[in-house]
Amino acid sequence: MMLKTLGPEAEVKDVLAALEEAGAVIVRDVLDTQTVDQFNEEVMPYIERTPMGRDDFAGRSTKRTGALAARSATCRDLIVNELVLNTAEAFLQPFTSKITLHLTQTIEIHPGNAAQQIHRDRYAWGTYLPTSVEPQLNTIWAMTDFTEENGATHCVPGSHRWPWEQKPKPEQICQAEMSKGSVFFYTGSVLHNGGANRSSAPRLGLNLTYCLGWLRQEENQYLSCPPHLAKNFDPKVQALLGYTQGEYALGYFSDPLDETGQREIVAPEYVLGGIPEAITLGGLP
Ligand SMILES: O=C(O)CCC(=O)C(=O)O
Ligand SMILES: [Fe+2]
Repeated sequence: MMLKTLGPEAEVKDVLAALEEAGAVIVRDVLDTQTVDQFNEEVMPYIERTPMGRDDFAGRSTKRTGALAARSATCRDLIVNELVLNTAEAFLQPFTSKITLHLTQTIEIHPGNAAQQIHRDRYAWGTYLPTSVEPQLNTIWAMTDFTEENGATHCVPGSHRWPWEQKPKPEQICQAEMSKGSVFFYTGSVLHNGGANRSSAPRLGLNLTYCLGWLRQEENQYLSCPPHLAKNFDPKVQALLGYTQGEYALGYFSDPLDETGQREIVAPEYVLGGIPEAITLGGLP
């Protein structure tokens, strides 16, 4: 099975159809150069200060930089990109009434970094979830060109339906080669890995992933983007970070500093496809 590339006019239904069939798909040229350059400019000071990965999986010549909802306004726009968010909602809708932001992370693979071990991202929750549940939908935005030589993401189309112990043959592995500004969608169940960088320049991807509202997020968003920063953001971003209730009783809180019961703190109600209501996080420290 080949990895499909759709044009920038692709709609949610096209992405969903490709995900259903292959578990992965590229939509090319979604962002203009100016947006990509702006993102890169916002995050580069943080990437420069990031150490290389601590093990082979993280990549000993790879920099992984998070807290991007807090650090980059352009990243916040990408988190709520219409095509991505509508696709994530529709994809996860059979399993939840709300989705949440799982992680924000640039992955800068430097020359000489070997290929990452092949895996499924759903292993973040161990192997406890039943295979009938699709827990997450993932994106990697190409912030440089992704080429065969510089470590474009490897993936095995169709492997989202395989028994977990099945190993891919070399000819079943594709690479998500794509121009800067394109986005690679892949499910939590499809086999994939970062490629080896055999070029002379770093490869930069932005990994933004979404999961079921009732699961624990991979990146702790309450610490990575605390209330005093989140209070100024678009309510849709606030809700995706987790400043909302998941289900009827999930994620409620009490204001620890309120002695009078008078402080107004409203959480947004972000239901799939719905518009969030106003949130007031201004009272929190
Ligand atoms: O950098 C990439 O292309 C993929 C990385 C990846 O799959 C991961 O770190 O989980
Ligand atoms: Fe991964």
